[in-house]
Amino acid sequence: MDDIEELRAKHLAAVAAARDAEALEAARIAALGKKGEISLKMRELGRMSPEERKSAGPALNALKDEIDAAVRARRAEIEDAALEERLEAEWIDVTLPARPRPSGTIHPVSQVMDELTAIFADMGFAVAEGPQVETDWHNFDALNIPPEHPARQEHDTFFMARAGDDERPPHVLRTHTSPVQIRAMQQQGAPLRVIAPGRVYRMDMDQTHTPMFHQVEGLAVGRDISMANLKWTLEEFCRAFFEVETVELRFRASHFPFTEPSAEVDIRCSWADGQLRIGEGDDWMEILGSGMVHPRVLRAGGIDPDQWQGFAFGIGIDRLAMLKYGIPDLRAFFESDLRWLRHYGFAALDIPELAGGLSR
Ligand code: 2NL
Repeated sequence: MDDIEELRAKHLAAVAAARDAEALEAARIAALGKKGEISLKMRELGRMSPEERKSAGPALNALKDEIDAAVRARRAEIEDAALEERLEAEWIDVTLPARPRPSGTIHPVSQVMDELTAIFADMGFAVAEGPQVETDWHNFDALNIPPEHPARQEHDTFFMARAGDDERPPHVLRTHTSPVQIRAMQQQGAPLRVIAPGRVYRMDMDQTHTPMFHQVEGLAVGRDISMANLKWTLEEFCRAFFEVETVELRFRASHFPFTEPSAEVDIRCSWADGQLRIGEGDDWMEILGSGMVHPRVLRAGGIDPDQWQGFAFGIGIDRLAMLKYGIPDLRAFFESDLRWLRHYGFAALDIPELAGGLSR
């Protein structure tokens, strides 16, 4: 029976020495696994005389149970120690003072862009983005503005000089977000519903113009999209954006190279004591340009104009922000004056959503 005592001491010591779950499992297997020392000893019982078996059998069984119990106890200790270690490492001091509130605000242009995105997303329009430095093909040719077209001059384009490259036509700073929609048509094909909000650039600077400003364009292409769909979409947009029950829009025939027919859209309003009211009164205010996408523009976007048609519109975002939030001077928009930003900015957590009206 001496060797049983030896086995007992050896394996209990191995179990006690195990530092982690893996070492413990190795110790268990060495004793009680299929080829473990205790298991092998038990298999020898069959070859013993009945007397020997009578004393060795119960002793081995007791040893097996003892080691098994020791393994379980050690496993619990190891798990407790691991938990203790995590608790020690991951504690936080909930009595620490909170960080000071962030003092930045959301620029009114960003706020209006978020509002536009929420409104048009609700009508099934996805947001498309594209480069601000464009090829003149995407900015002009694809929009039915060929090289000698007078509209090229009217756009007051910024050209990007490229040193040592007189071969290729120059790139331009996009003068509208239309090229984003050309790319969207090429990449996604028809049917399609996107808006493209973003920065655009024209070489113009006075009371009402800044060389960088913001525009949102919309484009819907389908089998039988019509001016009626355009009108409903714009009315819904104005109701949601200006947060009024009723709006009245007036479509005036106009001309853009990229739409045919084209219409400028006015909204009914009143200007009493310097206060703008949308949807009532006897005044009309122009808010956007729109029309049915010109067949050549669809073709430039890789869409067959005999199979598909679409409407498009373009709106100036900066002026929308001025109108909605009563901001008098456009040029202050981009001066980064902290006092102006604190006054006209929005709380960072005031994220526009449609449920219950934009500003709740
Ligand atoms: C305006 C006029 C407009 C569009 C923009 C457009 C874009 C594509 C195809 C056809 Cl890809 N049209 N955009 C259409 C009509 C008017 O903007 O006065 N914006 C402030």
